Amino acid sequence: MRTQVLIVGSGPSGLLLGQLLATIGIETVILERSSREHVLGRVRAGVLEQGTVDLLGEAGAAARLHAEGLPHSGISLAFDGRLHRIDLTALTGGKHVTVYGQTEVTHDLMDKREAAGLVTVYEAANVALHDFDGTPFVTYDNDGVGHRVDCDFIAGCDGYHGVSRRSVPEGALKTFERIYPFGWLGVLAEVPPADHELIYANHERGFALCSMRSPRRSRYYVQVPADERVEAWSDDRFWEELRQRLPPQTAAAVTTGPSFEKSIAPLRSFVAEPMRFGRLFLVGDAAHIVPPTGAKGLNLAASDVRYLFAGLREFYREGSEAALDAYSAKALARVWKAVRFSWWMTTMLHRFPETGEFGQRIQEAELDYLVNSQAASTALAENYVGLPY
Ligand code: RFL
Ligand code: PHB
Repeated sequence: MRTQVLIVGSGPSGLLLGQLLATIGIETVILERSSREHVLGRVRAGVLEQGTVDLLGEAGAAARLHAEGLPHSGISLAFDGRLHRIDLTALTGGKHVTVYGQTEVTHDLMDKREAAGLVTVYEAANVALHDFDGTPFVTYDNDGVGHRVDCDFIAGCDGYHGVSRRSVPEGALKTFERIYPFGWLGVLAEVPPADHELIYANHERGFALCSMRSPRRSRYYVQVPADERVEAWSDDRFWEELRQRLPPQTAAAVTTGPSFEKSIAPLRSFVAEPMRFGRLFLVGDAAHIVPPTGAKGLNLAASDVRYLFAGLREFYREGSEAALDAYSAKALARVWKAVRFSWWMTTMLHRFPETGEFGQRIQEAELDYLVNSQAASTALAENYVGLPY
């Protein structure tokens, strides 16, 4: 088989890149290690920047997002026993974010790809990348049979645990990492959200987040130790702990119900540089991870896709490699700003076992300053809605 751009991974970055390339007639094949059901079963991000929504629109995959996505013009920070609202829209000259689940984004992109008859190979095992400094090709096994796809370029959209980054020779890659000493225990339940906007809570028992997927479906998180086991958390224990970390009025507004998803995600910051090796490009979580506190992971994946799409379009239309040559530096400049923002939100809102009461007082001072200074609130707001490309 031969294609123009071989995409490894059918998460949001691989699917979005594939759809954008399809709009300008460039052929892609996607190789995905898992089954379609498994990819759609993962519950992850929930907040989209306007730039991400616009790019999904460009890919022709935003009809349901426009109908069902919830525009949010603010978020609240909870500390000191009450809510402090950050008016994102007023502070950014009219911008907002959209609450719409990553699962739905993935679903919409998959439906679009299937309707166009484009090739995705699910359960592609032993994907291996070859000769990406010369004439690239990729091999894989499917149903016990070996296959080979020749291509012009490889897009490594296969997430943090994927094969693409690991295919780069050691020494060609510089990595940066911070692992946080806690994780997020997340619960999804068919109950109305406690508030109409998201609430990020700093509490002496640990961080908590009230989010949602729709007016009937809530997504909640609480900070737990890094080695915590999900089995230790009954629904009752979760609701009790969540309520304790919220201001009394918000706690009283939490509607409880049976959870239908419960999992623990570790928190880390990670960046691999550069993001291009010959004809291989790393995209999204394959190149960088941020802790979810700033809601940036999926949005960064989309901004990488935007830059790579622009480079490939210029290459195929004009024969110029200039934009492809600029891809890594351009993407990384935006990545590092989101890495900084996510690290800062995480540091300000979580309990760190090692910093003690000094750390707690510093957080309280920072939060007090943040909500009472227009300059500080604006800095949060412009990062949260998404920095320019
Ligand atoms: P993905 O989604 O990990 O997709 C990679 C795909 O590649 C496949 N794969 C392979 N395929 C073939 N061969 C191999 N060897 C392969 N190895 C892997 C995988 O099966 C998978 O299908 O990466 P992508 O596309 O770059 O997308 C990144 C986003 O998924 C991620 O950044 C976000 O989910 C992060 N994130 C959030 N981002 C936001 O923008 N806003 C949020 O509110 C937000 N909340 C979150 C989050 C991530 C979370 N978790 C669980 C990590 C909340 C959580 C709890
Ligand atoms: C979510 O709804 O899953 C979510 C929202 C905001 C975040 C992280 C996750 O910062």
